[in-house]
Amino acid sequence: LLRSLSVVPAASIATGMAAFPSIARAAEFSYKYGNNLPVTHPLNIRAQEAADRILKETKGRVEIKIFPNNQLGGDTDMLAQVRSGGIEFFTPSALVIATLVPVAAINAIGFAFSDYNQVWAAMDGKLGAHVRAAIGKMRLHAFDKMWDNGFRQTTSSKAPVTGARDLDGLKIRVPVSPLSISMFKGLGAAPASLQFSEVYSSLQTKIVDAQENPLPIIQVAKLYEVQKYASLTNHIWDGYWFIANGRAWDRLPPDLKAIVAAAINDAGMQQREDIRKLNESVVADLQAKGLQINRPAADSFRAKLRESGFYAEWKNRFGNEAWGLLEQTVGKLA
Ligand code: X2X
Repeated sequence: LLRSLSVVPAASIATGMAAFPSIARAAEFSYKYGNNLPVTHPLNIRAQEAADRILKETKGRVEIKIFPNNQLGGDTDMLAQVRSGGIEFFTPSALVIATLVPVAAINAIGFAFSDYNQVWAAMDGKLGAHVRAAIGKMRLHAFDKMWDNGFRQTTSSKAPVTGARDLDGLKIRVPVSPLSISMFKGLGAAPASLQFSEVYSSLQTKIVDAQENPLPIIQVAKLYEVQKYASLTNHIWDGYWFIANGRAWDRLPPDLKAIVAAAINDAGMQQREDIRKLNESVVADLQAKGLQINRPAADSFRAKLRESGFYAEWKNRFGNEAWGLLEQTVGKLA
């Protein structure tokens, strides 16, 4: 009897249950999905739509409960949980999953992509397939369509970043990501790795003075409340891999797998479009909220990274095959 009572945690976004009576038969596959973003971010809005569609198209057999906003712990915790099967789905940024699958950070090489045409050509093409295969070797299933985080920008409470020199010694929070640490050290800054769950408070208490994230995240996580300047450095393009625990994925029969994959990949494509539209309005919104925006040229950052040996080092770490696939889209980097 207990199993037949479908209890929806108050914390989850539960609109997906609306079509069903509150005491419904437990779904055959009841899966948890954790992520690190506020519910207002397009990733959560589209993921909820996907969960609703999956519940409907599987006639209640597959239910996905979403735990947004680090409710289940920070990225490192959720990565451990999706590996062990404690949760079935997670959307780590490429930077974060790279702690487990090093080549996954390749899209985050500094100043590699000049625009979204290049980004999606690479990630929907051979480079993305190469990374998905590497993720698969860790007994995780990566869905085909990567979701957009965005081009990362630099914010600070101290001063605008107008060129590489302004990063000198800057205490900047970066994700738990070896590549981010290497890149900001190469740029002369003093980076510290913190999970996203700690970013707002660490800026508020001045444990760090700066952070870097795409503008839509700065908006929905209200980082403008604890930062004064946003410098549009566009230094990294970052995306989210939608991944599933390998055993949980394999438990699904093929017809259900097809429904889940289609819903998640379609939602990912819509989420990309949401971010594209947000990118058009977010600068004005953040300015209205008091952030001072500037647009530094990329040259001084690139030159500093070359001098510091950043590209040579990461080409070596990623290996010629992956590096070659990236360069097929973006041209020669190192
Ligand atoms: O932690 C971050 O900065 C974030 C939200 O962009 C990632 O998920 C890497």
